[in-house]
Amino acid sequence: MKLVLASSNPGKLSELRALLGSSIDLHAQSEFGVGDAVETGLTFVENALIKARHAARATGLPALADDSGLCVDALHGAPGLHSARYAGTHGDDEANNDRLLRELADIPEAQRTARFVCVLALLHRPDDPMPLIAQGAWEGRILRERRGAGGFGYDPVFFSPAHGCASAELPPEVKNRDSHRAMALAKLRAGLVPPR
Ligand code: ITT
Repeated sequence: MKLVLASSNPGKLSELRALLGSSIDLHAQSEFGVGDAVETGLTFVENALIKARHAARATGLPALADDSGLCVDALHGAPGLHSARYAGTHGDDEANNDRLLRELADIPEAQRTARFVCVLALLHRPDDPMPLIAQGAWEGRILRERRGAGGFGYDPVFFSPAHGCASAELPPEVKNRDSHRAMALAKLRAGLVPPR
């Protein structure tokens, strides 16, 4: 099956490529000259659908989109939907992590709980009335400083109690087995059928 990934985030592309394996021929939307969709949704689900529809329309291929983020309890769910542009500039991971650590500077350990969330949406065509949608969440808490050099985005500041380390300290195969993205993809796969 040939799919376009409706994303400009290289971290998502490499994780989803590894997760999908060789049975799915996954192409970045940039290979077709497709730029970012405007994410006007009020939910991760809406934004995932907007991105998948945009890429499916532009390429004529089935499209997979990933809308994800970090929800921090002490910040009432922020950065949430705005995770990619939390510090102002879209995709500035360093600035986003700096802001997060700053906002939580006075928050005690017990209140630093957070989760990574991921919604995947698969459209067989732009007007597909039955998109496949799947969600995953990964529980953890926010560290006081960065740890590790793996992953991307907020991985250096996200501590996973289940693993006893930051997600940036996990080997890629462990993150890809246990992450919010892995959980969502496992559910999506269960619903995958060949396009008609
Ligand atoms: P596309 O919309 O082009 O896919 P994006 O990076 O703008 O890329 P989102 O709007 O879904 O994607 O924003 C997701 C944000 O959450 C972004 O800041 C990521 O770095 C972060 N994020 C998502 N999954 C993550 C993960 O597995 N580890 C660390 N950070 C993650």
